Amino acid sequence: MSERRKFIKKSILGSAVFIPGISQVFAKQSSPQLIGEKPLILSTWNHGLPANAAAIAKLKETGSILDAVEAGVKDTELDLSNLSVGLQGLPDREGITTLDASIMTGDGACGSVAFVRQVKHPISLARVVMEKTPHVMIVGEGARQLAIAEGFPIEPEVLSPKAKEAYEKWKIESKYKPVINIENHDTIGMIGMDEAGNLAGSCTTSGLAYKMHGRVGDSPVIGAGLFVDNEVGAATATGLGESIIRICGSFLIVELMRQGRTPQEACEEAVKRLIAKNSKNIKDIQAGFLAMNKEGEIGAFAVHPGFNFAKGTMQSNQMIDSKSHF
Ligand code: SD4
Repeated sequence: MSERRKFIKKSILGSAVFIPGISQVFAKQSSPQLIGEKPLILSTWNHGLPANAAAIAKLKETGSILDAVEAGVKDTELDLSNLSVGLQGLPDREGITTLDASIMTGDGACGSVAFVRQVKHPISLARVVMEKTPHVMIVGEGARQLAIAEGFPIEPEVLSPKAKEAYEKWKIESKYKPVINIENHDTIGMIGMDEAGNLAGSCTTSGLAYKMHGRVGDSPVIGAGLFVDNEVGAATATGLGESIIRICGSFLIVELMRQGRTPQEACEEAVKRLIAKNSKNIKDIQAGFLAMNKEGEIGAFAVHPGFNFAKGTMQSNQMIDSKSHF
């Protein structure tokens, strides 16, 4: 039974009055969360806290939720301590760092870049694809050329000291094994809603560490790593991209919410589906989903323990632990 239904049942049993607008949420937090808090920003993992702060600051400055979700994850793209996002991220097995990113607004506009090198802010390049080209996705050298044409600085191709050290260690055994590993699962996915209920989302990553050259994950695939619909809500994903693409994870969650599931129920169903479709090696697969609906209800669920996310409003910014299937 879903947490929400449990809560409603408990309320009825305890003859407490169920107050619409209050929902019991899944997290470590024991206090119920107000729904309908707007603006609202959610983002994956610990780096979500500074990213949310940057997003809220941008929202205050320009009033645009699209600007906010771009600015939020740009903060993470520059975070030298993060080895899964930005040019400081861990490289592929050839020692080359390639980046994936996507951005989407609630009216269906979207853009993404994948397998792109030497661009510090792939999220801004994804926004260029969305706003200045007739396309949705541009990859590889084409994306780099677009960056040059648009005046993005092209960065030298050198690994960050931390990434270089990790890569040198990895090369000793050179095992290609996408296992659960916190370093492999640190992508930032951000979804946000402004006061008027307009939604937008962004997702950016250097992808799976030591991936095959040319490998692209879920993050730049609209519907897999990110999906946003102003009529319903938004969802984003983190974890092993292949498992998320197989179930069209973020699109699935938004569609389940459209059919009446709460964000929490939708995230749990997506994880169930992911486990069913990846059952052979599920112990080695981590994936987590994060969602919000138009009412400002939120949901999160992961395959294994360890996934957390940051929830930001005008008043607060806090980490919440997600529950998981296992
Ligand atoms: C990928 N989903 O490229 C990304 C990796 C990730 O946290 O989420 N890491 O498969």
